[in-house]
Amino acid sequence: MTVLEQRGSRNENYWPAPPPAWRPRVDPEPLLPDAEPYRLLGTDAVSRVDSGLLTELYGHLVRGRRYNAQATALTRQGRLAVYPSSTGQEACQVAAALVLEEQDWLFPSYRDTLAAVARGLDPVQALTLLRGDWHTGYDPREHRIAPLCTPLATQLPHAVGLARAARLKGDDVVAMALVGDGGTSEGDFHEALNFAAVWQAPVVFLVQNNGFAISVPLAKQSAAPSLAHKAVGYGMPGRLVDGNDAPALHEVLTEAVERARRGGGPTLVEAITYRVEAHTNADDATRYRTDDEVEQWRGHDPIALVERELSERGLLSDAFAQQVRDGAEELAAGLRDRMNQDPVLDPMDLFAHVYAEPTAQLREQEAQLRAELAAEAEGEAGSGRGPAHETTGKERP
Ligand SMILES: Cc1ncc(C[n+]2csc(CCOP(=O)(O)OP(=O)(O)O)c2C)c(N)n1
Ligand SMILES: [Mg+2]
Repeated sequence: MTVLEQRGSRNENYWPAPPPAWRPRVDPEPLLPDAEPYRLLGTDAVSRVDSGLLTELYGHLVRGRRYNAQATALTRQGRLAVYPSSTGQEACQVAAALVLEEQDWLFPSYRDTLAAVARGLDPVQALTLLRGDWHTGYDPREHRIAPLCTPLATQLPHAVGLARAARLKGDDVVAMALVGDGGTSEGDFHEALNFAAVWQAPVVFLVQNNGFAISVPLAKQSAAPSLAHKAVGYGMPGRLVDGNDAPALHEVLTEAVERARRGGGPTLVEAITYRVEAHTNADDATRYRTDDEVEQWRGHDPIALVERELSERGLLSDAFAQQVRDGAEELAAGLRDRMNQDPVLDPMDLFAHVYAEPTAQLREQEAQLRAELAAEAEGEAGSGRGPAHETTGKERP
């Protein structure tokens, strides 16, 4: 039950003419998350999971793992500037994408390119930003995937704004907003959840608690009983789920999306998972955590967990496993080949699509760059050599 639903339901006689803001308005109990993360795999309840869903999740997870490995390899080959891997977090990425309808929106962070790929985005487009070339790399409206946000938690108010606007227009749209454990300490997280609850906006906030914000472990990040508990303070339900249990995540997120769709308001879901790789290829995780810890989490691997259930059901034949692996290799090979082609870039695009009306400074910078490019092209044509890089003494500081 939410704040709005419960207004006036308790202590009716306590204040003769109560100032509304003083009255206890909420029974927090129904909003509180479970003490333990919700699980299906390895429990009796797994029997209710549809085999078709299980095989679909498996295919996505295996492709996702291979995609992560290929993207990481591309950083070593200098084809990708930076890659924040979601290895170990594939269940969160895949479930978040699969529970959405076509008209819904996904709001990813830099670590969530796999969620975008699982939603159907071309992997090369998903990696364009991390390659350091052209803006977002895809048309957000076409795919209903907002641009990947590097500034932490900024995608959350965007998600709330879009969801609220859709509701005002009467459009059937739910927004799925992804954020990390570290991102929950940001002001934008607070503002987004507060507005979402007050407006009863159709948003699902999925916190992927992977244990770290770069080198900062969760214990130094938050003293909350769980990150899902934060939901209660805003007046929305908090759910705690095993982030490596793909069918459990699928169930919890489906419920949250359905609730949002029927006007029941937002939900905060905390998925307990683990970032198996370093923060990005530029980070050395051995400086702040032990191999033992990583090994323990490898023992709770999202793919192995689904595999175990599939084989218990007799659904993991050699032929099926091979078919899934072949599909994953095909995706990786396509990604490798296409990322090995040099992109054709127009430096003037730097100034496109930022403002409807460019500022005076941007116009000045644009003119400056155009002149520099023209001078360079002239130098090349005149000398018959490469670009002229001699200083003229007239460069701007
Ligand atoms: C507003 C802001 N502050 C700081 C940073 C630098 N930064 C990049 S990633 C990161 C850690 C984020 O951790 P978390 O939210 O747990 O996400 P994860 O990387 O684990 O997926 C930080 C502090 C940033 N990108 N944006
Ligand atoms: Mg984190």
